[in-house]
Amino acid sequence: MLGQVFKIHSDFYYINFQGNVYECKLREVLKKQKQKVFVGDFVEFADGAIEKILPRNNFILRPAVANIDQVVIISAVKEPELSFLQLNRYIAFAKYHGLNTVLCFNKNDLSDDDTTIERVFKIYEPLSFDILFTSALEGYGLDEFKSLLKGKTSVLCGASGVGKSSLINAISDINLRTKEVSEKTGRGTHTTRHCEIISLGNDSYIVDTPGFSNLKFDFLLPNEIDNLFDEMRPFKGQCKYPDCLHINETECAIKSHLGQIDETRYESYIAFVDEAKEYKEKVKYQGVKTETANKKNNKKDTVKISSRKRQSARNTLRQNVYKGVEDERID
Ligand SMILES: Nc1nc2c(ncn2[C@@H]2O[C@H](COP(=O)(O)OP(=O)(O)OP(=O)(O)O)[C@@H](O)[C@H]2O)c(=O)[nH]1
Ligand SMILES: [Mg+2]
Ligand SMILES: [Zn+2]
Repeated sequence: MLGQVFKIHSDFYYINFQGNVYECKLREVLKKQKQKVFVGDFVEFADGAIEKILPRNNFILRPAVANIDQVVIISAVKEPELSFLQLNRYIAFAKYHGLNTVLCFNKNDLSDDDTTIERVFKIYEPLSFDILFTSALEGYGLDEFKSLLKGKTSVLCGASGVGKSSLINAISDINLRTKEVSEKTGRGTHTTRHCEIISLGNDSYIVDTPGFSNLKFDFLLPNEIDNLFDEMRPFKGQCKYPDCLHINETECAIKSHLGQIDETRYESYIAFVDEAKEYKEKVKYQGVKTETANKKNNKKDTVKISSRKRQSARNTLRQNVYKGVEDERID
């Protein structure tokens, strides 16, 4: 039988097959091979055991889920205050995984003027995102929200307290737990704890997530970050230095076109490059990186890493990430 894993609780995998739910374990041989099953995986199973994991179309780690069609990034226009940095972080994260992205701005009822709306359209419409304003509380924009989910498996992501669970509750007869944004910090405390694919009926599936808060770009190298910003693509080949970071370098095509790139987007870019620099340092301290050359045409001490060593360093870090996911999974 071939079905999709929609929920995992410690050692038990819950599989949907022709409308029925099967509780399975993982065959010993797969465990020995250290194969991991994630929510969203299509698996072959028999007699209460998963025997084969089918190849994944895509896969993200936080939340750990496979085979998704799109990411819906939920922000709140207020409470918590809209953070363009956070939004750009989610956008870049989805871009890294090659996933289609929809931007949804919830709590529209709290917005007292159109400034936020105008700003959002100005920044994100040229980047070709589908943009949606909703209010889970007042029912605004919910038909559109429903129709963009139709026929797809969507991951909802966004900071705690923006209303992800509330939106799901508002468009379905599901009743997920929701919680007041903490008065003290102005931030939500995570109410949603595990990751599960939920059927909304109508051929729509969503993954409500514990809004991932510690997502950082500490798994990429600084010069890989510009790939996550579509608006930089037309210019970046024109920089003088091939590994230009577009921050301090001279004759940088991005810097000379900053008029065409939104300021908050560029600021986010710099913030992510800083995080990636931390990663680069970490790799260095793990002692797996070798200095093969100092760039001659660049005054700065830029270290070039042999690609084989870089890959091995990355693998180590990725394994740590996997381990983190495993640890988080204990419900
Ligand atoms: N005013 C207003 N409040 C809303 C809206 N949507 C949600 N809320 C409130 O915001 C708070 C947080 O909502 P949740 O749905 O729990 O947020 P969440 O994104 O699921 O949060 P986590 O599960 O912690 O990641 C709750 O008190 C909701 O009632 C909205 O459209 N307008
Ligand atoms: Mg929630
Ligand atoms: Zn440049």
